[in-house]
This record gives sequence, C-alpha cells and structure tokens, in this order.
Amino acid sequence: MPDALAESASPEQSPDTMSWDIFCRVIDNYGDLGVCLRLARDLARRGEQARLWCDDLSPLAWMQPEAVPGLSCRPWDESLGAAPGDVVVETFGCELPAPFVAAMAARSVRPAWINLEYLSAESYVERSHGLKSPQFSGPGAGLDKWFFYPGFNDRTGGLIREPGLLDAVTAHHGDAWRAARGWGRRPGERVLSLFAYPQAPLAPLLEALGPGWLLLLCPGAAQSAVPALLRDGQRALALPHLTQDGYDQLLWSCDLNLVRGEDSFVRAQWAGQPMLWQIYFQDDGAHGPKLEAFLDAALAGAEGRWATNWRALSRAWNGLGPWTPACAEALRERPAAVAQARAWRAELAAQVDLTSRLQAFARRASGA
Ligand code: TRH
Repeated sequence: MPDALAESASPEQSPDTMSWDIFCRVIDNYGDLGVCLRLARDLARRGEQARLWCDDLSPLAWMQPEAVPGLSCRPWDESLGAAPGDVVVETFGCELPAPFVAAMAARSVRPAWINLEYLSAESYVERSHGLKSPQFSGPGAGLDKWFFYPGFNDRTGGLIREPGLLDAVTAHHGDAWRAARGWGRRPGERVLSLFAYPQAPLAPLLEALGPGWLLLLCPGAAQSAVPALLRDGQRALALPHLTQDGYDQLLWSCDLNLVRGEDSFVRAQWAGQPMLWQIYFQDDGAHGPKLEAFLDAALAGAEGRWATNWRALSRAWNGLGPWTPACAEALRERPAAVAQARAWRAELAAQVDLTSRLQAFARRASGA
C-alpha cells in the first residue's frame, strides 16, 4: 500500500453509496461549520448518507433552515454512543471523541479516516495531500488516518463545486433577485457585497472605491461602522444573515465581492465576479505567505499592470501593504478584473471538484 493516495478522481468514478460521519468543532466565526455543511450537503445530494456532528449547530438556523434528504445534523456529544459509518471525516484537526475512535477500531470493516485540512495555495499542500498517518497508540491503534488537503490544482483535493453550480450562476438574474429583496441598484450604480472581519480598513476602501456604489453589508462590525464613513455618491444597506444558498446568490448578483475566511472566499471564485479576499488573521503572520500564494496562482494569467495594482489592493485590504493610488486604479479597471475572474474560474472549473475526489479517495483509503 503506498503512503499517498493523492491521484485525482474522474467525476464519473462514482463509488457505491457510503455512510459518512463528518466532525466539526467551531473555533470561531462561521467557516468551520460552513465548510462542513457545504460538504455534507453535497454528499447527501449525491446519494450518500451523511451525518454532521458539531459542537455548535446554532448557525444552521440561518445557514440551512430546511432539512436536506440524506443529511442529519447532530450535536457532537451524541456521537459518543454512535456506530461509525464507512467514512469518518475529522475536519480541521478537530479531535474525534475517543469512544467514537474506539468504535471505529472495533468495526469489522475499518472506516476510512480522513482529516480534511484548511484550504491554501501554498506548496506544502501538494506535498502533504494524500499522506497516511498510521495510529500506533490510543483508542485508534491499528487504524490509518489520511490527510486530505483542498486546493487549487489537480495535485490537491480541489474545491467544493456542486453539480450544476456554474449553470445556476450563469442562469441567475442578479438584478431581479436583489430588487425582489429591496436591494436593487439605482441607474448607473455598481453593487458590492461586504463580508469582513472587524479590523477591515473600511475608510481607505471607501475612498478608493469612489462614487457610484451601493454597498450591501453582511452582518458584522461593518454594519455599524460603514454609514458614518460613506462618501459622496455611495450608499449602504444592512443585510440579515442569509441562508448559504441565499448568500451564494448575493455573490452572483454583485459587481464586486469582499469575502473572508475560507468558504465565502471559495464561493466568490465560483461567482466569477471580481473578488477581494480578507484572509483570516494569524498572530504568527502565517496569513501573509498564504495570501501571496493565492495571488500568485490566481493572477498568473492576468495583465501586468492591472495584476500589480490588484495585488497592492489585496495587500492593503489585509493590512499587509500601504493604500496607494494603485489600489483605486485596480478598482477602476473593471474589464481587466472581470476578465481575470472569469479566466480563473474557468481554470478551476476544468478540474474535478472536491467531493468527487474525496469520494474516490475514501474508497481507496478503505480498500473498498
Ligand atoms: O466566518 P468566517 O470568517 O469563518 C472562518 C472561521 O473563522 C474559521 O475559524 C477560520 O478557520 C476560517 O474562516 C478560515 O468565513 P467563511 O469561511 O467565509 O465562513 C462564513 C460562512 O457563513 C460561509 O459558509 C458562508 C456563510 N454565510 C451565510 O450562510 N449567510 C450569510 O449571510 C453570510 C454572510 C455568510
């Protein structure tokens, strides 16, 4: 048995139905649960049986208020007496409950145990994706844990992209969808969505944007801070929490999306509109190289001057560089920004999606 299982799946390689246990611990904010929900729901809609175990399910009241056939969302503690399914996904290094691991080890056919990691474009991802960690001690002794890294190329685990997603983006009538909710644009106005961490440099952003913008503010600190910072020709509306599907449609409907963390960041790339990423801040500075690695990948095929300006804007938005005239220039050059967003989306869409890769990976890891 090789120590790596990283070769990518072809989408038509659909395994027989399996039962999945996905474990999620909420560190902060919404991304941990957001990613797990997105994966569990995608598996269920492809005919798998999925259980999502989480220590804080409360955001589901707005992210996913309706039941999804095949998906069961349960409190973490209820997993203690549960019988493990065919595949167990430990997300973002959350530690599985010891009794559940012991039950995995006792199962006659051992489950595939997969650690789903955070998304990054850094090169370590390709080196680490698909590696095996044999368990020599503890309740899981004798089991293998496999590392699965999402990513932006075929040497990684890919990105979640549900079947039919890009067709739905293309068919979406963004202006009508927004107008029906009272968030319509005025003639000549551009619309942006803003989902940001509290430390976001809002004042220089508004200055760089200039007039003619409607800002749709997702819940968070920006809703109270932005109104006092608006400049001539700008207006803002505070949005409630949307469902995950509703948030997707918001991204599809805007001319520019400011997103953060991991899940909204991926969804904005599928929207195919210019996107500015506020990366999750880490005290040790690890977010700096992570941002640069993404920009290297996403801007690789873009025009020289615009790409340089957009990089400057991305750094400034993340507090990793100064606000210069280049930042405003990057925002003004919409055709270049749209061309880059579409080309990058097409490059990503040519790859097999994460769920297909994970299904095939789990099947190989379990030896089925
Ligand atoms: O909320 P985030 O910042 O989450 C995370 C966490 O901080 C996590 O600990 C960290 O590791 C990770 O970022 C990098 O951003 P993210 O990932 O975009 O998650 C937000 C989720 O909330 C996403 O699934 C979309 C969803 N959402 C809605 O469903 N409705 C809404 O109205 C909004 C604004 C978001």
